[in-house]
Amino acid sequence: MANTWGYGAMTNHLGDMQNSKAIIIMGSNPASNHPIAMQHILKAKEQNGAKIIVVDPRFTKTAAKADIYCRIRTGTDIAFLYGMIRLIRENKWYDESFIKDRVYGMDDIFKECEEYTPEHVEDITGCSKELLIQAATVFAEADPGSLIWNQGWTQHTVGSSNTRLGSIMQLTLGNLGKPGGGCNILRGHDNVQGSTDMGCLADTLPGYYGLADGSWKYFAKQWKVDFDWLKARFKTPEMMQKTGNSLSLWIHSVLEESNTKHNADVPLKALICIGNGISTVTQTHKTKEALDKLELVVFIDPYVNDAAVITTRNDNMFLLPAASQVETSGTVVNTSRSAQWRTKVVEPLYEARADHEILFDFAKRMGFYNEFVAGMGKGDKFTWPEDATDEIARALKTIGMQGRTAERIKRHTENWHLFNSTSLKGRGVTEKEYYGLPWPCWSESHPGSPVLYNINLPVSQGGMGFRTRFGTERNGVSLLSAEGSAPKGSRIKGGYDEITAKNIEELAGITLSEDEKKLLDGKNWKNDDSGLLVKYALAAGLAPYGNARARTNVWEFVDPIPKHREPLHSFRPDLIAKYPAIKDKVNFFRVDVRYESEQNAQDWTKDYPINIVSGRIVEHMGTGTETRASKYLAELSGEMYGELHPTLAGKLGLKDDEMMWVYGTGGGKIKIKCKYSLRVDEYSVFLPQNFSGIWSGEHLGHRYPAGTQPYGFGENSNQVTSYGYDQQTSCPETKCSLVRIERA
Ligand SMILES: Nc1nc2c(c(=O)[nH]1)N[C@H]1C(S)=C(S)[C@@H](COP(=O)(O)OP(=O)(O)OC[C@H]3O[C@@H](n4cnc5c(=O)[nH]c(N)nc54)[C@H](O)[C@@H]3O)O[C@H]1N2
Ligand SMILES: Nc1nc2c(c(=O)[nH]1)N[C@H]1C(S)=C(S)[C@@H](COP(=O)(O)OP(=O)(O)OC[C@H]3O[C@@H](n4cnc5c(=O)[nH]c(N)nc54)[C@H](O)[C@@H]3O)O[C@H]1N2
Ligand SMILES: [Mo]
Repeated sequence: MANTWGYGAMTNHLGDMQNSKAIIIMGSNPASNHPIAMQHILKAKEQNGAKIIVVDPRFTKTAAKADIYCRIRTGTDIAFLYGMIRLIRENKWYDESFIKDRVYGMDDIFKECEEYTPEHVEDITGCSKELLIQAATVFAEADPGSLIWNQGWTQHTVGSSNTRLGSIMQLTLGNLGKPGGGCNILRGHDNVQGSTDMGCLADTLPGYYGLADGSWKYFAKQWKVDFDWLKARFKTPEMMQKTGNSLSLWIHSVLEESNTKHNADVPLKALICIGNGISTVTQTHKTKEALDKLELVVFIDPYVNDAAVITTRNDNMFLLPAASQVETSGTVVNTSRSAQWRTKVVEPLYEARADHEILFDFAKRMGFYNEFVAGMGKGDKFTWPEDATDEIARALKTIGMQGRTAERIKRHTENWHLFNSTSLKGRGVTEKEYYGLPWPCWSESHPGSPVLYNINLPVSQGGMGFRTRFGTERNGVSLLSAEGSAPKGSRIKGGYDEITAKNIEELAGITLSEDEKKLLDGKNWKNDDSGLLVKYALAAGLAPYGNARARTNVWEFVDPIPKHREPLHSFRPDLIAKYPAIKDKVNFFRVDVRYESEQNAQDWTKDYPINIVSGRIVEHMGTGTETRASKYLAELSGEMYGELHPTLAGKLGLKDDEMMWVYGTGGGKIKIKCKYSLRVDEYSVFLPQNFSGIWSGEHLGHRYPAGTQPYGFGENSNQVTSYGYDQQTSCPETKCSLVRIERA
């Protein structure tokens, strides 16, 4: 189980990174956090001669393996990227035909990058212009080059802009749709890709279907329930289409009554937390307050959830012991969109029960069990989890899950040894298929798509252009890809719209029978249960979702073109006037969120002059709830600390190994050990995010039920991280915070 902090799917796959000639790693530390990915990266370097460039405020274990290391100030990646794009444009390193044929709106980007001269980038980011030029030169010369990012990019108010501009840089160089290229987002928990695919997000239904009436109607059909019954579950019809509470912002719905109006006038009263360490959101002390205030709190977890220890409520809190992943079975999806079958090793021990069993029981007691399981189409005689996997395959057409049946996924996992890890291609019983059937996998005879947007393959073999998702033209300019740019073997040689019953005859050059016409009346590729539209599209070499241009301009966003904006708690207040935060947002995931007003509330650096660099350590996972319960990991890394440059530590009068108090802008404080380190610059403190169980100096061991205490305890860094949320996704700005440090 996982939450959804990381976002964006990996366009290529882990093994494919071995085909790269250069890899730029920004805001990701795979040597610590993705050791398997790191092995592929090192193979690219050692066997394929790839140059490794790391852009990170901290000299990490990954940076230690880099050819070029650029240290930047946290929250300045956009300036760095525009600096690279400006050099790419100036030196004509860009892929002219790729941009001409497959991209919309590059002119706007080339205009925006103008002000980011190497000198200006040096001023904003702190990285020398020489290093920027070196990084840009090496990366632009490599063909192909791969871009890797993760949480160093997403946990910012401008996180969504970071990820967009990174993708745009790859577009300028024509690095998308190519083996060895791509945007390779190393995702978080083992099944975080799967959980987002499944709709564990506040603003989508499963498969990234939206929340409009049409999507709900489609799902009512898939779930075999009455649409009006579904609708009646909501207080008002508007609430059905409204974005839900997000993991980061729900606490404000509880704590600030003014937000109740965005929640159909109902204050949040209860919380069920399943498979999530909710104490890792920024400002943990606010999470505690919210937990204390609720009427009911339920944790479904194989361990004692960290948040259950943090709250001081002593009533109406339930810990339901969940089975671990070895006590249950089903699919998980890895960071490369490949599915794997996980087999049960033992029956759940003691009183633990599998997550789905607990949820089934909830549904029974709340009176909707029959509706809950109806989608599998077998009444209550279903086989778990196979029938659910097949239901998912039938329903999630938007990402092409049709070919991912339980039977096929099992065959792949059982024949693991038959696949090539760099190409993902199978042999023998999985001949011509790609490992784990990476989506889109359009039909039961489709092999899966290992590299997204690759037009050098036919659609039936995993090829495709960019998706036609935003219409076919904008202000008189076509959004479809240019003539001559289409997947190999396509009947249409240029761009085309999404496949519908209306256009299939013309695009695929076929004539539908009268029966087919009736069956397909009003249908499109996303809601056609007959599978005919996909079948005819593939036969004509067409991607069901169309063939369009990648757009650089997301006109519905606050920043249609990615813009550098200083963090809300900026270490460089002098830059705020030129690069201010956006205006405060009303009713954003049902909460009023401060941006501009928080940024300008005071001169934050005056009282909080030190910048946090936030990241992970290899020994622990997330809150450390699971890993701190391991005696051996707790022994390897047993206490919370902050890394300080000796120069800064000296100014603060701190010796190595002495204790210090760290005070956050939101009122939280933690007492931790000072660790001298040259990995950080002279203005920052590195705080690992993986500890909990000590609260502003107080040991919380006594709050655990007898026999459940972990071996390792430490202060939770998020007591001192600042307020701030991504302007599009609401991901917390945990990577940019200011603190004050004093000797304890
Ligand atoms: N051992 C271990 N492995 C894990 C996890 C774990 O807790 N422990 N967690 C898993 C999960 S849930 C996830 S999401 C992934 C996360 O994987 P990563 O994203 O690699 O994790 P982090 O260490 O949080 O952040 C990566 C890097 O971002 C840098 N950084 C911080 N701020 C900035 C910035 O403003 N710009 C740039 N360019 N870099 C910045 C940090 O110094 C750090 O080196 O790891 C997964 N793997
Ligand atoms: N300062 C700072 N804060 C951060 C980050 C950062 O980089 N810096 N990173 C953010 C990110 S990317 C993430 S993902 C979060 C950490 O992510 P969290 O989800 O907050 O962390 P975990 O500790 O992994 O919590 C997972 C919980 O699920 C439970 N669990 C494990 N397996 C199962 C299962 O099969 N079933 C059930 N029901 N429960 C299970 C575990 O026991 C644990 O309690 O931290 C976020 N917060
Ligand atoms: Mo994560």
